Amino acid sequence: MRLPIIAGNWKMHMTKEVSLDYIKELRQNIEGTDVEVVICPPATLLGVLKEATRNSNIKIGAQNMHWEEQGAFTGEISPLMLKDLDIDYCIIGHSERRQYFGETNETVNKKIIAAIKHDIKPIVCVGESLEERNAGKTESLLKEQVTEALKGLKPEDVKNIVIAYEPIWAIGTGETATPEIANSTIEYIRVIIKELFGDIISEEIRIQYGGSVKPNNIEELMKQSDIDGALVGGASLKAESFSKIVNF
Ligand code: G2H
Repeated sequence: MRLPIIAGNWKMHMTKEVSLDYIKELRQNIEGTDVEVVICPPATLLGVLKEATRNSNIKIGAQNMHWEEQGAFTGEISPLMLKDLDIDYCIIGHSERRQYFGETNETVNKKIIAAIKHDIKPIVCVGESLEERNAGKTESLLKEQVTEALKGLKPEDVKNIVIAYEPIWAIGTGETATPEIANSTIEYIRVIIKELFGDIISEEIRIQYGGSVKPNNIEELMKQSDIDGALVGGASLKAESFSKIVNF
């Protein structure tokens, strides 16, 4: 049995006071949940929220990191720095990072290797654009993204990775992939993992769906056989709606 994992990706939103109120409300609303809950705030709030969530069932994740431990990389944050704050997860290769900040499968791979070395669990984002889907390239694109992202990793490392399948055409657009499309694509990702790392890892690895997840579509998504959770953007910005998603 795979433990469901629901993560809120706040992207470039939220400031200190509002986020502390949010955490207070979320803690109350999700007490006793069976789902693993992760909040990924902007870097400025990582330390504050890690402290605010001590002794709770909320884990904290970063939205990005560099692969080097230190150096002349103005504006970047290293895995050592995340570990220093006791950060549990890090989103790696989100499509917005690939699109606006030049991330490639190669940099994604370097970041995953660095995260694992520092005991930070990566949430690795993959997904196709609308043009790629319409051109029938979804499977080949995903195969390339997953294979290159996980290059050089050992099976025991891969089982601690979470993959987030986020079709780019469903991100922030209000357009959700139907639960069936999301599930069959995630099944295909599991086939790729099986080819690369074998049966057991492909059954153990958790794969989330992301892209316009909301309180009113989470239940159908979570009913699917291969969807193990969600990476939630817009609907994670209010504690009330994110709690509803966690308590689906
Ligand atoms: C996809 C998702 C969270 P949203 O980026 O990663 O955002 O739920 O707003 O589509």
